[in-house]
Amino acid sequence: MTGEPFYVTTPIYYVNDSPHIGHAYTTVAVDTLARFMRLDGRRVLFLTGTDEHGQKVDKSARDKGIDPQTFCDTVSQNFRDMNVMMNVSNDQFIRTTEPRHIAASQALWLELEKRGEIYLGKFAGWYSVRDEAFYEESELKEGKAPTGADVEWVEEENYFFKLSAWRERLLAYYDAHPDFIAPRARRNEIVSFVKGDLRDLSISRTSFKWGVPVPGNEKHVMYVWLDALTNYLTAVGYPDTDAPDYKTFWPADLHMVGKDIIRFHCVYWPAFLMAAGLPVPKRIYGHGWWTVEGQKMSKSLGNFLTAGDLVAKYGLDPLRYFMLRELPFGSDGDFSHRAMVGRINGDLANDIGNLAQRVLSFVNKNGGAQVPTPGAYKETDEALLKAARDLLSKVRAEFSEQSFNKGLETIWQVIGDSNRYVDSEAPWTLRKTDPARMATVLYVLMEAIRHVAILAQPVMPQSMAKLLDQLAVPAHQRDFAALDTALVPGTALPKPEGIFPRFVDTVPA
Ligand code: ME8
Repeated sequence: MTGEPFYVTTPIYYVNDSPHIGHAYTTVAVDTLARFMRLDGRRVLFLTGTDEHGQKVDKSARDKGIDPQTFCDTVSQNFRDMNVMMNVSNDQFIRTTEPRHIAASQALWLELEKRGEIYLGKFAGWYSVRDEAFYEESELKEGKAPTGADVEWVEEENYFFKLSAWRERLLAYYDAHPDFIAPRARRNEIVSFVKGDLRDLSISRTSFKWGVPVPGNEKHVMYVWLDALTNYLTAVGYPDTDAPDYKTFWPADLHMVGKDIIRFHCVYWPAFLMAAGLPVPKRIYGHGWWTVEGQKMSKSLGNFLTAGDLVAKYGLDPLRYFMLRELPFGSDGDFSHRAMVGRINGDLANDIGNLAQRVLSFVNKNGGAQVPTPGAYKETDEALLKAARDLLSKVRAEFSEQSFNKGLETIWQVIGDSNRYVDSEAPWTLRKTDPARMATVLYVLMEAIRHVAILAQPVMPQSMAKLLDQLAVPAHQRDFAALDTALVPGTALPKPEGIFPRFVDTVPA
């Protein structure tokens, strides 16, 4: 595979939890981007996986009476299964308990130690096991972490990373790379955190064993976040900086994460990398948080939505579409049945589904079930074709900034234009009065649909593949370079089938 490299990652998920819609969201957003870049000729490395060390995982395993490794094996598999179910096209799935990752984490530790960035000291402070994070006294709210998680007082001998020494260099880095942290609100949040009282960071623990052993002092295991962040390097072959994947893909183009973990990615991670003399990733995107029917998702509230439940109820591609279309990417949003059904019946069944169905069944019945032969174009035809051909550059710009909702809106404008064009050109009338003109109108519509289907593939791969099948577009002409080709008149077309059925509530809402 040639093309400009694009390395994109999801967070690696803790194995203490079953996969839910939040995990599916991040992974589908990254999957969409990875698919988009591949179709756009880029050489993509898409990494996801599971974060298996630390006190939280250790505790979850113990609570179940299972040894941590067996527990991790089971739960990690659930995340792999989620990827298959969500049609996720990851190139690698990493687990932090793999030997290659333990080796990479220890190598990074030794590099930091060699460069004088680590010292042994005594830690006394607040720790939240749920967040796997240290908090300052001043950050606590009514005795809890700002996230609402319980905190405990920890006093241990710990190794520290000289984070405070990196304050000015971090700020200079943010200044010199205005697109490093997105969206803008997150950037401001990080800059003010770093401008505040940035203390040295405890990077080892002694009170439990479930972690990567600190090289040279096996009383300590590495702080789970130092180990976890290193996964992005492990996957490209670190510590072998001559490894082909390292050379091709590092630094990563994008770490996609939820807003809950931007401090780790935008402060600690670049500081560790700079301190180890390694290049820093190009961009971190902290997306928003989903609630469910207006409430925070939690097991105790019983509103914990697994991706599996949602796929079974609404269908895979409608769910993928909803997640990326419903919210301005970056903002928080609410998952509600009503909003989901609105998108299925509106954007999918009515807008694109109906357009495809009415055009393709008309061609099937009245056009000999083959791609029509167009005559000379009128202004209205040229206008719709131009709108379709202009899509790629617009959608590319929007997806490159992770504005998925805007990219989809742009595609849906052409769907709207096409529906208006069908109404105004009225091929059913032309059938009797001017069959040659009818053929031109149908051809223009099919070309518009072809553009839409090719560009919507990253979001809805299965449904758009079906639609492209119905347009008889060969498999090798479905990438973005093929947008410049055109449907060949006379090509036989299969019998069309509806792609997006309406969602009918069995129980009235
Ligand atoms: O933080 N809405 O893992 P984690 C949107 N292991 N996204 C959500 C969400 C919600 N309600 N709930 C979860 C960890 N997410 C670490 C990461 S990376 C080196 C280590 C998504 O299992 C979102 O991407 O707690 C969030 O950042 C991630 O799941 C947290 O997953």
